[in-house]
Amino acid sequence: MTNHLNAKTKLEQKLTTACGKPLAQCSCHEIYAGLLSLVQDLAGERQSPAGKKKLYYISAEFLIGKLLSNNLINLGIYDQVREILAGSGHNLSAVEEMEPEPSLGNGGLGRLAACFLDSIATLGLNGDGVGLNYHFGLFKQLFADNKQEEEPNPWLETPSWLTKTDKTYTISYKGFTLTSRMYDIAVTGYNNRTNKLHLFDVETVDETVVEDGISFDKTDIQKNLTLFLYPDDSDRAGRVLRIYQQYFMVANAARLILEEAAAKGCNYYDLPDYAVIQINDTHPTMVIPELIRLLTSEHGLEMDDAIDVVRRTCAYTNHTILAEALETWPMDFFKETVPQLIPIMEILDDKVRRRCEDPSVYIIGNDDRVHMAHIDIHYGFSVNGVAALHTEILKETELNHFYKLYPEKFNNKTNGITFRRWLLHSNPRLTDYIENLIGDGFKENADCLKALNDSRFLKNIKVLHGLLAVKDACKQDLAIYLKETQGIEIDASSIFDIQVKRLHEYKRQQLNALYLIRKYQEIKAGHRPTTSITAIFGAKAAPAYTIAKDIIHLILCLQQIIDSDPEVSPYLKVVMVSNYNVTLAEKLIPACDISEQISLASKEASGTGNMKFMLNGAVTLGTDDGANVEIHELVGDENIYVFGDSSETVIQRYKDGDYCARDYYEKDENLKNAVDFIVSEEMQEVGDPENLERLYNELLTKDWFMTFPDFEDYCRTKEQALADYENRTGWARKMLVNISQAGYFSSDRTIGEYNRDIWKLES
Ligand code: NBX
Repeated sequence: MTNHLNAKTKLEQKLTTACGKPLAQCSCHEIYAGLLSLVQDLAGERQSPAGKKKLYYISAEFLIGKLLSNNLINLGIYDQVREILAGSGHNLSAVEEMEPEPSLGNGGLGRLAACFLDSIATLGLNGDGVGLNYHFGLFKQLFADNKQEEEPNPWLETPSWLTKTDKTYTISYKGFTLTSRMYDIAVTGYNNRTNKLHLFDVETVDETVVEDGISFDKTDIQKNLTLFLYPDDSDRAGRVLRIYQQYFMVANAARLILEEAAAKGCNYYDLPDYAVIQINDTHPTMVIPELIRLLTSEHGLEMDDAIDVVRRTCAYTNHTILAEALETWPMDFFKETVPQLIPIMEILDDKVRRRCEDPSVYIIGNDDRVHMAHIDIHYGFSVNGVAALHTEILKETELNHFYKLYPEKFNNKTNGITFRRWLLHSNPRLTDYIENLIGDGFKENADCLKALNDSRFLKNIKVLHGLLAVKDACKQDLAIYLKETQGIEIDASSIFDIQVKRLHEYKRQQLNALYLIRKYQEIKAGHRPTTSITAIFGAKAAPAYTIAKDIIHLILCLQQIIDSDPEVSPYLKVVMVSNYNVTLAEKLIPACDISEQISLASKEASGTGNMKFMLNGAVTLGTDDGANVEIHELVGDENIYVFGDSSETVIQRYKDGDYCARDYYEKDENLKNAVDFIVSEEMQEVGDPENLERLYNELLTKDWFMTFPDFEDYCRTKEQALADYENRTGWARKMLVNISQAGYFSSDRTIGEYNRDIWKLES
């Protein structure tokens, strides 16, 4: 106790010094600034010895979310700081609101990279992230006239978590050079070491070139290079800009890696003893030819030696089987931007062509496009998928030709999430509740959650009702938050059914919307649900993705129609929150009853939201896709709602090529009524006929992601879940089983596997 008091007093003194005046006289923002500087000092003190070998996790995205609370938790001072602030009349939650959310990612891939950095530091591994410092990151989403609008999202403010370093490099492009600068963010592990996230930027970037939403001159590279994350690639200039960005990221990374290795005594031939590079999707693939180029032209290696060194240093993670998401770039783009890589890529391609007759594994295809993933697979030592099913599909179907060439390179690493952010930080109520039942071992070792799967708890009415009370409180928190921040009113006693993720046809928000139309029609016909339902969506659509925006339009129109219908609104509410981001996810996920994970089987590589919801006691309604399959295996049929065609059926149907949406529409009256409603008079009154008709036609004539075949089973299964919800203790038991089995999805487990099988760093 005295120790605790001493530590607390010291901490208070440090914080007061950092703030420069008594805490009671500080504004919220001044407290935030003081805490930020205090955290940076404490994190700096925990930098561990470098170690010989180091991991470089290169990623175009790091969706890190707000950092203050997570750092306080990982430094072990969260509770103390909260008490200190309370003692001077401040509320830590209000201070947290001061922090802008860095928007350095789109979705799952970027958030995964952030969870991984947390686990790498927590496991005491020597590993840094390398990426880009986008000034406006991903756009900010607004709604007007039931449509998405985009605005720049300036998140770089002072004070900031970024530290300007004195590391700069000269990066050459055809016809000009850029001077880079490295900025660092400290990555604190949970009771462990501090690593770094290195974000490269260019000093000539000019935020004033952005006009009219998020438009800018895409050709002025010196001014625009690091303005936006994945700028609109619907035109050629946008696509070429991506090459400029990607090369900038990896050219800096390659120099940093070689420099750090050399400083530790590396002679370049032994680079794999000093560095391992994880290539997060194909966006950093150019690091392979760039390293080969540097090793041969600046460090004296022969081409074959350089290729061998790089092959033993680089490992690749695949995150998608969607053909349109696998990057291939026309040779012309490279000629125009980074011609220095072309001779290297030609040599790499030539070696492949001499070995293999099969054009499907060439690097430069007969279409004169560079297949980025092919570079990674031929010239890296590891290829991994991100969930068991996904890796199987890669091996058996999408990358089968490669699997036959290099079976030893393929491995699975089922994704994970950091429990520090997605339980300890986002759901302190549930954390305390669990701690009261099984002690605090789960905070260090997520496997300890299994202790909850015990009849002492599963058959204990008090325990089960306690869990329901936690959920209710989280639902009330969310209701208050949405009212305050978005002016949205929801009823905390209704069932919260949530689908939050990027808007994409394969994720099938449209299937959920069709169900809601049907529900609306049923309520109109007098069939009312026992407990009212709140269906919550959150999703950004890529600015140039027309159908995705049409689906947002559909959902927003539906929201308006139901809100203004007194017959239906007491029983059903549809809500689309705007600007879904990490901060909103932290509020939504703890409050969820039913987690919608309804992608077309075989299409969602893994999903990580599914894991966050499960950990927070939501029950999954999903297809047997991605990591849902593993959730299903862990919790058993009783504790998940699975529907829809299997991945085998879907893959076969694509092969046969005879899917006809209209056949299903003609045969199923409920489906027909729901689809027709999209272009009904009611909809046209609140919506834009052009968008609605386009979506209607898309579904009826294409429905590329096969919502119609799964519609009936989806509706039936959802009704079953809603009915089961009425048995409150039965439902609480399902919740508890889900939480107890979530330990497998800790990113500590995932990172442990990466290190054991791929990185082989000493911890
Ligand atoms: O990566 C996602 C997958 O869709 C999820 O199933 C998976 O859980 C997650 C982490 O492994 N992929 C993803 O988020 N991709 C992108 O955001 C992306 C961004 C830019 C781009 C292609 C894909 N050009």
